[in-house]
Amino acid sequence: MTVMKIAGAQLGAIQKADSREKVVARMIALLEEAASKGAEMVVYPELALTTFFPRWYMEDWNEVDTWFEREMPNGATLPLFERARDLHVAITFGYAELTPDGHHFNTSILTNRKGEIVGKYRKIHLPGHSEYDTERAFQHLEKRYFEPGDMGFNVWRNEGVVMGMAICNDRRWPETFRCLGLQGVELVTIGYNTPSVNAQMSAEGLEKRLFHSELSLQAGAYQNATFVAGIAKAGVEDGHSLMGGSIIVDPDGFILARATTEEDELILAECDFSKCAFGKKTIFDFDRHRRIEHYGRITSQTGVILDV
Ligand code: CDV
Repeated sequence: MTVMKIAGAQLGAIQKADSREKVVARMIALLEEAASKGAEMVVYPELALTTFFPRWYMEDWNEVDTWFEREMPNGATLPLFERARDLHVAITFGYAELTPDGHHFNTSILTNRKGEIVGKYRKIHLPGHSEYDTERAFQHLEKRYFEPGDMGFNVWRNEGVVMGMAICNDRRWPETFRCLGLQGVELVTIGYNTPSVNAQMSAEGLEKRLFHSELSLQAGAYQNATFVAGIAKAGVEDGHSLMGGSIIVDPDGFILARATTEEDELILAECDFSKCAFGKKTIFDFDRHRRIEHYGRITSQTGVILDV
């Protein structure tokens, strides 16, 4: 039976001019606060090291590449890894990854409590568009700057817990959670950067955005009998507002901890992972109850085919 205190380290706004070093110092401050409160793992947001740069249209790929990390850890992030190792705290955070052979991914990594990277995930569901869109209130160019992840949805047994990662938009897709659930996941960590308003529908504001985020995270947790930590980068970045709403959810879908600000803020939950077993053995015992002979469309068809 593993009980682990999990911390969500919501980050407030990161401006375009902020250096990686400045952001890492903020991440270390949250890490130290988490450790002082007994946390054994800290979950940071998507693209945690920089502003949410996909809101900016760029044509020069030399400029684009300045937002990417060529190795991890690197000079800027090594102090975070070292502090986590010294404090004996596992971490997971997102960053823009440029591979040695020139591929661009929206990535997150997972470490053990010795500061060693044990898992990597590359974002699969990339929202937005690839060219400048005059119809939008602001740009969301993830499809321009990133390729869809090429590693699938995986889990790792880390510090006695079966852990999986997803990133932001992935949380809205039940397929994400089910792929992890089918590998017995007990903790799904999901960092996000979600604008406070919908770029294509100004009437969709903060209240609805927060509701949809919670709905997705709570449903994913319940339907797969797993803990879920959804952690935001929030606040106003160079005039653009990102919502907060970071939460940690239990395997019944109940929210154990919730951020109340749009700033750097720590949330904490004591997670008893033995609580995943009941749902996995009863109502969501996949082996007994799933009917895969009727699920063929899930993998053979992408969009809606209207045939009536
Ligand atoms: N970073 C994201 O993936 N953001 C999306 C927005 C564009 C809707 C999200 O799903 O929160």
